[in-house]
Amino acid sequence: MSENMRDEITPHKRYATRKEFLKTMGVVGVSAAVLAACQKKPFIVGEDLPASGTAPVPSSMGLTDDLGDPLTSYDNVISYNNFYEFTTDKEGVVKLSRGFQSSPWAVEIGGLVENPGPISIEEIRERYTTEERIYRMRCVEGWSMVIPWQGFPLARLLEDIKPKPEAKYIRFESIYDPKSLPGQANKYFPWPYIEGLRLDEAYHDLSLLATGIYGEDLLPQNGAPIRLVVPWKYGFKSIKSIVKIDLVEEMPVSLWMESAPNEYGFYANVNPGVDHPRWSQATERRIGELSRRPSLLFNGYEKEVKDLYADMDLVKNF
Ligand SMILES: Nc1nc2c(c(=O)[nH]1)N[C@H]1C(S)=C(S)[C@@H](COP(=O)(O)O)O[C@H]1N2
Ligand SMILES: [Mo]
Repeated sequence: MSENMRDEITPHKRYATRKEFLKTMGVVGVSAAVLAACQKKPFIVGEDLPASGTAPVPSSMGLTDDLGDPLTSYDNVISYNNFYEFTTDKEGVVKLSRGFQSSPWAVEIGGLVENPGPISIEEIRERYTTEERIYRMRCVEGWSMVIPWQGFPLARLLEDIKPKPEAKYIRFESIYDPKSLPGQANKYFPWPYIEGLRLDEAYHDLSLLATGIYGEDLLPQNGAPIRLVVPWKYGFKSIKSIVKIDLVEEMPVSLWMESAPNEYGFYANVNPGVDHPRWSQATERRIGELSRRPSLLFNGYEKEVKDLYADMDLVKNF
């Protein structure tokens, strides 16, 4: 096995890979089929365990979120997706997004900043060391996952681009390219996908710019090459495949606010006490589990973020 190949099949250390597993088991020759399997997915305890023998379980392995719930399987994370630029069919995104060109890629920084201009994805990768964050993701539709992201705090980027004093909000824009994004033929939605945060929300340490999942680069379906992750808000705030970031004075109007203002607000904090006009938000289905579970205020991050909304009416500001 060449050094090059070895690099390719070595995901983040915290996930014991099949390769490591095989090494432990004393397997010497590695077939092409096994290599393909290595590349396909990291080895997760609880899955694919051999009938006998011990799999390596490093004590540092983060296999749960901060509430003790297990990670959603890699297969589910990469095959059940909302990415309307491709299709509104959650199971259809994988196929339609295959071959999506996420390289070359640049994020254009503009608006009320001292340091505007494009940053290439290579520069981003070089400049910002990523860390692993295991976050719950709660979709407004009532399902949820626990996902291990690789990313860096949005605050790091903000420190570099330096918002001017007049900046009050940050506005994100996803790729607009109807030629490669079949879902953008759907004129019901006001493309491109737009999202935004208040500046103090953006500076919060939980707000992440993610470039990876499960120790590997983001796949197209998850928002390659770079997307936002704001775990205390409904999933739609976590905008994918970002091409533009602007600092602005006025509250940005998101794609969802524009298409259904009575259903989707700017804040979109997870709140089991405020129902969606068409369904309850009291419970959710964790993907991989059979029964529903109660949803948590701010998706379980209340301690961390409640101060951001101290004087706000969370029913009015939904
Ligand atoms: N550009 C863009 N970003 C998006 C979406 C989308 O359709 N387009 N869907 C959102 C919704 S509704 C959810 S729940 C999450 C899903 O992220 P995942 O597929 O990586 O789990 O992405 C969000 N970001
Ligand atoms: Mo969602």
